[in-house]
Amino acid sequence: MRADIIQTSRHPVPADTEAAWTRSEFEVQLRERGRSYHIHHPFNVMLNTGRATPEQVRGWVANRFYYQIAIPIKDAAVLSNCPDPLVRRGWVQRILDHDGFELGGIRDEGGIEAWLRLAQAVGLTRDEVLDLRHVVPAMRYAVDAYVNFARRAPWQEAVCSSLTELFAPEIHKQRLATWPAHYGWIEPGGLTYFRSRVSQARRDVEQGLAVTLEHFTTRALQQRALEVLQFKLDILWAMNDAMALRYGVDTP
Ligand code: AHQ
Repeated sequence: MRADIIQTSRHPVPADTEAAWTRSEFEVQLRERGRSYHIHHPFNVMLNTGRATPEQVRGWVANRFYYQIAIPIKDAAVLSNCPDPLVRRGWVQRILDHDGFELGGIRDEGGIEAWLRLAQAVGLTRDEVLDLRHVVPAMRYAVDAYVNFARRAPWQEAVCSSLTELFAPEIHKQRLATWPAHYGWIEPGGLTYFRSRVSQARRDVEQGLAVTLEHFTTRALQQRALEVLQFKLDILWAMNDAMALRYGVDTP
């Protein structure tokens, strides 16, 4: 069953034939899907082993901007579908992380602004990133599939789809560890975004995993959760496919 096909009453969740996994077994199943995380995609391997040209780095930064600006829209869709104020109180932080905020004298420019700083650090202008002129169709379609899924899916499934961030701290730390040495031409201040995501992803996962373990409690529902996670993993993978097709990729 494909996760992007939202189950309606016509397709009820299949009858439970097997016992549910325990919470820890279910978490192991979720984490095992890390095998298909985009850290293993040839385009990302090329990026993080220093074999990307400036054009490939710039293309990736300009295209990924479309994903970054979609995240707060996606998270607002989750909020709009979620009736639980306690969950919303935790989830709203994700919008502030990206859009920034000014609350009680504390000001944070937000992740989208930090991504624009990354863009300038790799030699792009703000305008050519903001007007999305470099974003290729397949990148748009993959990102739009994620936002539309979050709008239409039960809010708990949209929460589950964000659990690709189980594997995100590693990819951000990998960039921080490898880009300065490989890409001396990138102004180091541009990497601030990746630094902020290491802790933000960890905090996101705490809430996302708690909701997922709490809600998907039968074997059939747990299987559905794995399909939803795989759907999002495939979106990230397809985004890298789009980059490889547009900018080329050299496999080792
Ligand atoms: O920068 C990223 C980000 O803000 C988010 C939010 C989260 C979600 O809600 O799906 N996922 C995510 C991710 C970000 N960066 C990706 C990367 O490789 O830089 C990883 C991606 C994710 O793992 O889903």
